[in-house]
Amino acid sequence: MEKQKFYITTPIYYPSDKLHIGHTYCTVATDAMARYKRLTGCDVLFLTGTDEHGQKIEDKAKAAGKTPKEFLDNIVEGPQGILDLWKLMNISNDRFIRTTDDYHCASIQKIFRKMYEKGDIYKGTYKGKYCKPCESFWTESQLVDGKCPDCGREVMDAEEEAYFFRLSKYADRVRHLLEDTDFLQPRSRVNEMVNNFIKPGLEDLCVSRTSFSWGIPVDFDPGHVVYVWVDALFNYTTALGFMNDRYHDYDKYWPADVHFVGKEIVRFHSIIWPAMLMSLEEPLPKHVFGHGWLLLDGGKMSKSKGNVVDPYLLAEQFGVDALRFFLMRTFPFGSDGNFSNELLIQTINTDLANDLGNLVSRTTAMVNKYFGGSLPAGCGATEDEKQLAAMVRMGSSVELAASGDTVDPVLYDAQLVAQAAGLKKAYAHEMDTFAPHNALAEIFKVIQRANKYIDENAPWTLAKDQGNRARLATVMYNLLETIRICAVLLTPFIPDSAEKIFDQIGACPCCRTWEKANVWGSLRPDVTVHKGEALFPRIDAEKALAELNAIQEAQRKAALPALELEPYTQEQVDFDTFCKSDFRAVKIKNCEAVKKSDKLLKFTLDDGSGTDRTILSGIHHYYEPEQLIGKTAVAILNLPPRKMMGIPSCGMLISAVHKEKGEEKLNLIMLDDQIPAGSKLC
Ligand code: ME8
Repeated sequence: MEKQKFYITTPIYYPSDKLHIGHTYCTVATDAMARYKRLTGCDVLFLTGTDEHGQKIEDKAKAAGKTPKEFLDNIVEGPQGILDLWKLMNISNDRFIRTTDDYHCASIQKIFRKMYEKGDIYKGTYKGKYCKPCESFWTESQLVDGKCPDCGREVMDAEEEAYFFRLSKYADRVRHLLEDTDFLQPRSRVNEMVNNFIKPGLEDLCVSRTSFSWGIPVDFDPGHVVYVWVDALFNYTTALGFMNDRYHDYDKYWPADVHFVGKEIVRFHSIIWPAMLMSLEEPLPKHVFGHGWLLLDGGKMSKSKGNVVDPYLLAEQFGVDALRFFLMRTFPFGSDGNFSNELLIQTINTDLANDLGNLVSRTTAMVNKYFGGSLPAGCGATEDEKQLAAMVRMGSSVELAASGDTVDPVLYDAQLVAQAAGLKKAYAHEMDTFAPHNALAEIFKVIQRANKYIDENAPWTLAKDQGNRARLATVMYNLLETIRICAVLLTPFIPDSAEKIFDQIGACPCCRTWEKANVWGSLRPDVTVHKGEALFPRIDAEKALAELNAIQEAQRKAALPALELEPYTQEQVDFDTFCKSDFRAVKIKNCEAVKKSDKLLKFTLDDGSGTDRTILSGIHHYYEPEQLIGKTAVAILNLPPRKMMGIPSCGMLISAVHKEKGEEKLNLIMLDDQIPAGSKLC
């Protein structure tokens, strides 16, 4: 029988900066889904890649003194680059596209021309705001306080010749797609798109630029480059061979089963993307799923805010599978979630070390201790258990009520078997509806049930009586079987650890499969376990947190721009006004902290006049009073006196200020001590 096809994609990432844990989240989710589909027997194609055109890349490359291609190659393919990160995270993509790949660029030119020839792309005038120094066009809504969002300078009205895509023509069809089908998920995103973008009226979209050159040229009008989103969205098809001969998979895999994308790019994927495919009369992807953001301190992670979390660091500290697991287990896939180191460590300790890790290590240790590592033949699943599991498999829900005060141990077995054998169905439902966090929650219910089963059966007590050997063996077998089933279903999330679990519980390759995930009794009755190292050692939370926080703080500082100077004043002062400022050398006779102020220092100064002068200065963060006594500083004396904390301050001491790695630095200007107090500075 031909395998069912499943084509899944991540967004293609901007290689303008190193990727952070938010990008990793998106890719790990896609990977888990791709692995799940492969496990279930689908013929999967999983695509990811990089989105390499646009002004931002051009500017960054220039700032780094590199050509765009050199700049990109380093971030994509260089050490600790994007490819390295996906390798480290065990991402199983089948294909990787770079939008600078020749075949992609040539395809985009053909696609653009086709829509132009159809009349869906036409030449018009783009009206907007222009920032001359940045050579950038902005729309009204992109401006910040009416100024250029990049440099903060004034912008002017401007016009530019450009090509437009007739998005308005497809408004009704797109609205129908969103409202009347399950194309866009989760459902909550549909209202957002319809109310914010479709109802106010879809305007035609500007799809070419002339203000920069790092893009795919429009081949019939070479001054124009194709708008980066048109270039980017079609990656999903060009990577299959659409309009090129590099690949020949378009007919086989298109339409995509699902595009996983972050919520801020849902608009591009659920409005612009289907409209362009409609224009080309190509099939539409079956689903777009808009996942939420990982937030840090309540805000979206972003490099410019300096609040990104480095996946390399977390993988190194805690292990790749632990990180993958944390991302998928903790945050409901469609919603935003707050990332924290505390939560990461807590999830690893609770779920992986305590629940899963302990279950595996206790069970294998007991099989070793009580049976020398191999269960006696004939202890496997009973006929009753097999029948129960088969009923569960056929869809019966099994009610198992305890009767009376004493519970027949067989009832515990039945409960465990019913829950473990029924897990696959509940899990598949969650995975098929793109809820990986719920799928994991289902697995962990069973793992917790199995841990309880150990306590209910108290194997250590059974082991005291030779007469209980058979029962003890059954208890062990049931635990191993439960672990096996959970490990099969955990494979998409923690692939390496799942393999280790299989090895430890002695699962042969044929019982590691999806088909056997609800077939109770698949492990050989005389199974031999191999107790190995702890899968997920418990983390000393306090120590790990302190270490991690220190490294992240250092990383944050290192990522900030090195030196920032105060903006230069454009306004000029005339010479006479300047000469009125009375700058003098002053000797610091005394210096003390002002009570109730953590900033202010009170200086008693010899200004050469014979009368002491008092000046207050808010520099206590930078100096201790005793460091300054006896020094010669610079003060401006003819400022009007000003009261601070009730003390009059007559003048101001002069300091040099700048920022380093975001931190304000201040140096009081000191003069040679040979210079007499009162000397005028001119
Ligand atoms: O948008 N939490 O690229 P990109 C969760 N090139 N997801 C996050 C995140 C966070 N904190 N930060 C980023 C682009 N992402 C385009 C895509 S597709 C044809 C073109 C997600 O590198 C983000 O939501 O800025 C997006 O889905 C993906 O990372 C790539 O973001």
